Amino acid sequence: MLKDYIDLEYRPKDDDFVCEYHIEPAEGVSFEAACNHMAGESSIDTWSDISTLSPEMAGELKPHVYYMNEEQQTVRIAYTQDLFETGSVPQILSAIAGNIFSMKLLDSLRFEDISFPRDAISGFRGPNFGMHGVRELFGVNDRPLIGTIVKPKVGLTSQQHAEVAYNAFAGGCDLVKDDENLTDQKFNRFEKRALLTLKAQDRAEAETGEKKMYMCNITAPTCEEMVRRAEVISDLGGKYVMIDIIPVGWTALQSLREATGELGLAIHAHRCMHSAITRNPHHGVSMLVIAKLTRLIGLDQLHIGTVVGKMHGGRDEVLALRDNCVLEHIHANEALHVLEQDWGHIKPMFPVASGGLEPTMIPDLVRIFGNDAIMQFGGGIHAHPIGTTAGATACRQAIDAALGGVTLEEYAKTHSELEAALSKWR
Ligand code: CAP
Ligand code: MG
Repeated sequence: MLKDYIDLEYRPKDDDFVCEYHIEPAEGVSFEAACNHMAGESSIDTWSDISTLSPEMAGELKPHVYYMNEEQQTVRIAYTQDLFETGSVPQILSAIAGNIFSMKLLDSLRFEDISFPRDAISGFRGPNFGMHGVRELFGVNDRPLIGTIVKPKVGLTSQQHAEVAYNAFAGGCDLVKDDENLTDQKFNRFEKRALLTLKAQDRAEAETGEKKMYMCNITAPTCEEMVRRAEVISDLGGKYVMIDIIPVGWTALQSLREATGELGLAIHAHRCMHSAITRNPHHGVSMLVIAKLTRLIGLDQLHIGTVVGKMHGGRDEVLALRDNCVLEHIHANEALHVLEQDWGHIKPMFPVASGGLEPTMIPDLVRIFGNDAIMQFGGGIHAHPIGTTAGATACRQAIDAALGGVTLEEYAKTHSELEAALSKWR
């Protein structure tokens, strides 16, 4: 192993990738040795002094450990972009989020953030629609979008699924999505569900005069089948697909983005399984890194947490994720392990708040997220005392109240669906 990856005088070049890690060396391993080995193992080196690594090659490709803070257990490493394959998320992760997690020299390692140089960003499409394009699809610019997830998660027939979707659309939902584990089961086949639920979408759109979008889950065992399902949605006149980004993997997402660019479909990114790698503050990969990769590849909207709902994710983390989704330029925030990032041509993603939400939480959600959020209510709509349609209506009423500066209690005096929601959940 080369001994000189540490160079505290080095300043990252404009075309360097910069990575920040939380690092906990193993017993008896110095912080410097751990950082040095990490830099080597994630780039050009290995555990022994290999004769095949020439000084010239090392000079051209070796990364630089330019920031170490042992007290905060933080290290930043700058990598020349020549180490990476342009446009390939899998290869980037194999390098800077690969073997280093397995090293015995480290007790724990958490990949906190990555900053991509402008040249690297140019190798990616970014979102096809993005937040502004999705708003154009709906013709809605002055309020959060309301969505639901058809519940139960799985078990309904395709016909029943479409009926639940129709009821939610008719009540005021802009978006209706499949749940993360509903794909193509014997009781609810993908093709039949897509056909019937898109018909329900069109019926509700005609009756309400509002744009409605069904987000069908096209998660599938192969890229080919996933793309085929996207083509089915397109052929049926759909505008959206939903994908479970962690189970399908990064190559699948890049393949899907290529396909939907041709098909003109928006992509909803569900992040189930993310907590297996994001939740532990000592070890894993942050949701911020996942959100950056998702925006770079080009999905249009991403679940980022709710602060007030049933899933983990505190205010600081969720708002840092929100900023990463919507801003063109991210400023560094040392306390939150956020690196500076200029997004260039990459469009903003629509942040999605979902998980354990119900209509009476909407004033808090508006205070946290403002207008630019998609707020999704599964149990919070389908458990409404008067049913799904009323649950969706209660959400829209709560939005109107919150944006109009009226308390829910006051607004509920003249809006029975909201009144029923308050009676159940306040
Ligand atoms: C929400 C949900 C979503 C979660 C995912 C669920 O349903 O459909 O998958 O929002 O969590 O299955 O829990 P409820 P996150 O509204 O009934 O809770 O958004 O944090 O990825
Ligand atoms: Mg779900």
